[in-house]
Amino acid sequence: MPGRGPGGGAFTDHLRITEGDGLNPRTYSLRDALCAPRLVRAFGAHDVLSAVIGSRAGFEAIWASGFGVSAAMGLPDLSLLGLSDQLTAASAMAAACQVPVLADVDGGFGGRLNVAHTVQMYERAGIAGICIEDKQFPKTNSFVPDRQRLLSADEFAARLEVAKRAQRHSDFVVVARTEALICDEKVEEALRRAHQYVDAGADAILVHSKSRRPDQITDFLKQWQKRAAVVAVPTTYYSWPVEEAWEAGVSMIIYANHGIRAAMRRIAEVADEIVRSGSSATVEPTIATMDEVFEATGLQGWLALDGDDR
Ligand code: SPV
Ligand code: MG
Repeated sequence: MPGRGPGGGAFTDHLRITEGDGLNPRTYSLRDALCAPRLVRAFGAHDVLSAVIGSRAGFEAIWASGFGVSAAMGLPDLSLLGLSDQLTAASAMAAACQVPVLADVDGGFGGRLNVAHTVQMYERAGIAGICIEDKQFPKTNSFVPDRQRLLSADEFAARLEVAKRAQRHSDFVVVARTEALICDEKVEEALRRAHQYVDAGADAILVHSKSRRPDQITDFLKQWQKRAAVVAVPTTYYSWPVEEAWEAGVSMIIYANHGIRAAMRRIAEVADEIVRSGSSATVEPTIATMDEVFEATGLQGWLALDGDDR
């Protein structure tokens, strides 16, 4: 039975087609999720606890956010962290979550062989897939104005070919992210690049936009004709309802940075309130209990492992 892409159309053969309508979180792969006849929502995580919270909330996937992992270490998203730091963070998320993790690897941490090494290290760590972007190293977060430098499409396509050759397991997913629109290129250039990247072996395309409305993405999708699964990141066009995104042809939506932004604001509010009021009494009912933290971190399981002879 052929799978059905977003908006009801059939995908071409870039992704394995799965049967059934549901997604069992214990068994589905990211590849299954991208083929499923429903939109996949990914929660951007900056650490293990935020990944666990996102998966428990019902997100079908976790985005190991380069921006989030950097910010959690007190660093801006400027390629300051390398493969080891990002891999450590993403693999810990994958180990703790029941849903697949798509890891943000920026440009792949260097040239073609660094991309190959990245693929193999992430695969070995049990991560479902990586997303590589077509920007020059060192990259700057997509929302920093006037600092965006695209990599040539030919060089990026060559990196994708190397990535797919380096991959050992057929289920591992390589998402090619084009930053053409972030770099003020036209939708036609994003499309040209996306076609070249799928020709090079990419399993799915992430087309990033800084527009306040989803117009560039819908324009892209109309012309794309569902050639491969498309991933969107509505950080700036955040009012786009998931139903409309699905109807327009999006397979996966990433809420990339909401966890770290929520945590930052809330921690600041709690810290300010304790300093202001002279005790933690007023914040106590508004924050997680110690038992909730014990539960989320699997305390009882760890104690059971230790036996009862203490
Ligand atoms: C990230 O979360 O690191 C991303 C998405 O790459 S964004 O910051 O929106 O570019
Ligand atoms: Mg990133």
